[in-house]
Amino acid sequence: TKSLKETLQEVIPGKQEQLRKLKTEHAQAVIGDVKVENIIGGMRGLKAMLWEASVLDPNEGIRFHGLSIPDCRKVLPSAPGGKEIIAESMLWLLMTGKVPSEAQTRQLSRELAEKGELPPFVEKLVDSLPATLHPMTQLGIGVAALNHDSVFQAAYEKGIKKSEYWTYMLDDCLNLIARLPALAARIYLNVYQPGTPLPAINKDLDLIGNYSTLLGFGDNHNLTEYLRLYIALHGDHEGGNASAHTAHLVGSTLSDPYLSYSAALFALAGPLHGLANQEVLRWQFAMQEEIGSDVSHEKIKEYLWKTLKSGQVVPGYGHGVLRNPDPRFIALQEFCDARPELHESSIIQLVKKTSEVAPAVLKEHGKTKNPYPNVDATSGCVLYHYGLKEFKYYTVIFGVSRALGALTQLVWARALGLPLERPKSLSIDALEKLIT
Ligand code: AMX
Repeated sequence: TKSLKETLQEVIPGKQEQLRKLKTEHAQAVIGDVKVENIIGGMRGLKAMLWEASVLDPNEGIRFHGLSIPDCRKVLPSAPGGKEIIAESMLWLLMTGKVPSEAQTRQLSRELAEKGELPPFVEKLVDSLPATLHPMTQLGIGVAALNHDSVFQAAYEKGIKKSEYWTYMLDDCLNLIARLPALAARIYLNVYQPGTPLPAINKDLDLIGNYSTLLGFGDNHNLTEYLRLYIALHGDHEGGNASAHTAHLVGSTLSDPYLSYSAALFALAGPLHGLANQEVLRWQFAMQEEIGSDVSHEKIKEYLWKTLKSGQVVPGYGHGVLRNPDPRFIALQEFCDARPELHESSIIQLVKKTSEVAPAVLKEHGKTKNPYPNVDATSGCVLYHYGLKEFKYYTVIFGVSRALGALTQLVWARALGLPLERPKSLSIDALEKLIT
C-alpha cells in the first residue's frame, strides 16, 4: 500500500511538467480583463490565483479534482461502521487527485492518530486562556503556537533546496491536521465543561471519530457521522475564499503551515465567512422566539423582511461565487431527510422552512446576486439537534475542516515553486489617471 507521501511523489512531477509547459508556451495568453469594478469590488470574478484541489462553478458548485459532492459520497471510503465520507479520504483526494483505497484510508487514519497528541506547553497555553475568549481566537492562538515544532522552519534554518520544500511542508501539514481534534476539543471542554479531562486518542479510530470522542460524543453515532460528512464537505472551496486565500498568501512568504493556517482561521472567524454558521443559529432562534410555535411561511417572511429592513444581512444566504443553492447545503439537507428523528426537530424544520421562503424574499429585496442558501444555512441546526448546542463553537468545526484544503494547497504551492504573492494596488487618484 503506497502512503500519501509516496503517492504525492508520483503525482508531483507530472504537475510540475504541466505547469512548466504552461509557463513556457502560454505565459502571455490573456484570459480576462481587469475592470475598475474588480479593483473596488473585492476582486470578485478576477481570475488571479492557482489552486489545484477544487474548482467552484457558479451554477453547479464545488468539484474536488473533478468529482462533485454526490460523486464523492459514492466513491470515497467511509469509517468502519459508518457511511459518510471521512476527512482522511477527502484529504487524500484533495492532495493527490486520486481516490484512496480502503487500506490507504485506514493507514492515513492511523498515521494521524499517532501524531495527534498536543505538546504539553500548548495544552498549558490553551488552558490559561479565559473561557470568555471566543473559541475561534483560542484555536488561532493554539495553531500558531504549534509552529514551535515546525519541521519546515527547522529545515529552512539549516538550509534546504527549493525542490525539497514540499516534503517538509507535508510533514507539518499532516502534523497540524492530526493535532487539530485534540486542540479543538480541549478548547471546547475548557470553555463549556471546565474540569472535564480530555480522553486519550484512540489509535484505531479515524480523525473525526476521535474528534467526536474527545468532544464527549463518542457514543453519539449520528453526531459522529454528521461531523464526518460536515468536515469532509467543508474541506475545500477553491482558493479565493477569505480563509483559503489567507493561508495561501501567508504561506507564499514561506511562513510555515501553522502560522499560515492560524492567519486563515482569523479570516474564517468573520461573520461574512465562517462565523455565519454561528450567526444562522443565533438568528433562527431569535426568529423562533419572536414567531412562537405557530411557524408559517407568512411569519417567516415577515421576520426576513424585519432583518433586511434593519439593514442586516440574512445569515446563511448569498455567496461570493455561487449563483444557485449550494450543493453542500443540499447534501446536508439530504442527510436530514434520510433520518426520521430529524423530521421531529423544531429547529431543523424551521431552517428548512426558512430556506423555502428566503430566496423569494431576497429576490424581491433585490440586492444579493445569489438569493439561495449557502452551506451555513443548515450546517449548525443538525449539530444542535444531536446535542452540540454551543453555537459559538461551530466555526471551530469549520476551522478543523478547512485545514484539509488550505494545507493541501500549501504543499502544492511549494511543490510547484509558486512565488511570493504580491498583487499591484492603486490609489483612487492613480486609478483615475489610468482611466483618462
Ligand atoms: N442578506 C442581505 N443582503 C445580502 C445578502 C444576504 N444574505 N447577501 C448579499 N447581500 C447584499 C450585500 O450585502 C451587498 O449589499 P451592498 O450593495 O449594500 O453592499 C449586495 O447584496 C451585493 O452582494 P453580493 O455581490 O450578492 O454578495 P458578496 O459577494 O458581496 O457577498 C456574502 C457574499 C456571502 C458575504 C453575502 O452574500 C453575505 O453577507 N451573506 C450572509 C452571510 C453569510 O451567509 N456568509 C457565509 C458565506 C459562506 C461562507 O463563507 N461560509
